[in-house]
Amino acid sequence: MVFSKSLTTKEVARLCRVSDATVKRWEEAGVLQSERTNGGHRRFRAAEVARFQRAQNPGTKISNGGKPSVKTKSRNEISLPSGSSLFHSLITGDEEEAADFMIGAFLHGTTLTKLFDEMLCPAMHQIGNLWFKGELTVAQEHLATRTAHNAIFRLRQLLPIPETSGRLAMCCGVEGDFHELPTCLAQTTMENSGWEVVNFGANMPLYSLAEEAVRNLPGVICISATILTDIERFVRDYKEFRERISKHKTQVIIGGRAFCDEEVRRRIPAENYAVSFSEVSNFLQTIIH
Ligand code: B12
Repeated sequence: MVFSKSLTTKEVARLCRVSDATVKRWEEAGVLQSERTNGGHRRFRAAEVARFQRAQNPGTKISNGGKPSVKTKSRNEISLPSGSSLFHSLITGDEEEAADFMIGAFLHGTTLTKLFDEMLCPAMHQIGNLWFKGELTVAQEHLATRTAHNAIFRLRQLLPIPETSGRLAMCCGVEGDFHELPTCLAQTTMENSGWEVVNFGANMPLYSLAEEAVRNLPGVICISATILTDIERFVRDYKEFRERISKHKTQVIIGGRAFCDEEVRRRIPAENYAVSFSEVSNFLQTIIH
């Protein structure tokens, strides 16, 4: 599927969560630039919409190490490549194509969590399976993860900033686990639900997380584990961690394939066990209300 060269008034309205009339007013006032089709319809370039959003919301985060503006293709086109192209752009390290895929899907109504759960995770699964069969190298796995990260941070710059609940959340991956992407997906999901998020990334010791939690009092902590290298030690560390934060009303969300095992969950009590990022988002809604 190929998307139109630029965004329609309706698409911009959806992205900015305003009415079509508001977008037209912005355009007429000259604060949001557009071009006209031969038929006289307004078309907005994604980069211009991103610029406008940042100007309206100066607090917008700049991507981690990324460029401060969304670079569009030279032909100024947002395209949604078909089928397996997200997978292809990830393993070839084509960050721009991966970002275009995600931004295109989002602008066409795919929710962020659906994009993560139903598009990005399956592409990463496919990569993991090919690595397992020896058809992809570890280097390709690393490159794919990096490409996914960078594409998400580009998408993140375009996301409308939700009204923040004024509450702090933290997320991380467990010590000994180097899988970092889940922490990035948890961070973006929580931010999109209106939380201020501190992401400590992969391989985070629980004693240090407890120190941060006691100092900053987050409302939610989301811990992710793809691999638990030493379950007995983790259970001990986790118990200590819970004791240290017990005076505060912090809710803990546990997620990741290592926690899919019922027996592991039984030993690691938490307020919520999420198997998908939509579940994280749903759980956060229950806290806000
Ligand atoms: C990229 C990758 C790596 C990279 C990570 C780079 C980085 N900077 O992150 C590197 C090369 C370092 C790596 C290393 C290893 N990896 Co690896 N890796 C992957 C790969 C391809 C993608 C991981 C990823 O980011 N997935 C995206 C996440 C979000 O998807 P997911 O893990 O499937 O999670 C699903 C749910 O569990 C849930 N979820 C996951 N996390 C969270 C968190 C929260 C909060 C929530 C709510 C939900 C949630 O959502 C997803 C939707 O279903 C996976 C394949 C796969 N299936 O994912 C293998 C995979 C996870 N790795 C695997 C293995 C075996 C390893 C190694 C042990 C290999 C080795 N022998 O060295 C090491 C372990 C190193 C360590 N100590 O951590 C196995 C794990 C098998 C198992 N035991 O379950 C997998 C499944 C590959 C496979 N098919 O065998 N890996």
